[in-house]
Amino acid sequence: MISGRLMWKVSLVGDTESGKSSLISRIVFDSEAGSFINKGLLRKKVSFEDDGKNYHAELIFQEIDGFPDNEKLLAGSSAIIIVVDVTKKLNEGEVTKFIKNSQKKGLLILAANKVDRKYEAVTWKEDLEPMAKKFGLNLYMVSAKQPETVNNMVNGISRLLIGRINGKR
Ligand SMILES: Nc1nc2c(ncn2[C@@H]2O[C@H](COP(=O)(O)OP(=O)(O)OP(=O)(O)O)[C@@H](O)[C@H]2O)c(=O)[nH]1
Ligand SMILES: [Mg+2]
Repeated sequence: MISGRLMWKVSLVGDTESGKSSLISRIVFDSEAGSFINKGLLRKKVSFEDDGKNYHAELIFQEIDGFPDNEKLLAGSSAIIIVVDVTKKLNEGEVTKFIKNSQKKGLLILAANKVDRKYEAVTWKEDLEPMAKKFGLNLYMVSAKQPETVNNMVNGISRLLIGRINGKR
């Protein structure tokens, strides 16, 4: 049984312009005005269902530029979303290094953002899936402009986190 409030810090890391602010803005405000967000913490209450039970949790979002190797920045993160831009070439070495360094710090998620621009994409599922598989990361193809893709990811992360608490995953 879970008692008390569920509160999870979720950090988003990734290159400049990959869409970290836009994704947070979509989740917290249901808008895509990402560029107006400052670097402070933003909160969102979420409800979700897992194994027939309903849960409520508060997510606290933190945006971090680049792929930090600074322990303190990621401290206390329950989940870390690695945001990559599908319209840019993937820097596999950099992302892999970050994954290796951060695996023990929180649940790692790979978010391939801007899928609404798929006809301009140079990075796609087949480029990311091997990496996700190798390190056991869940991969989400998302767009800050497509609310359902972002909701699906938030739901997935919430269920993975509750699964960890319940000792299932
Ligand atoms: N088409 C499209 N554009 C997006 C998407 N997400 C973000 N953008 C655009 O990409 C640009 C960068 O988005 P931001 O959310 O500011 O990216 P960021 O990662 O927070 O960037 P920094 O804070 O500067 O590191 C903006 O022009 C956004 O409008 C998306 O899913 N689709
Ligand atoms: Mg930003």
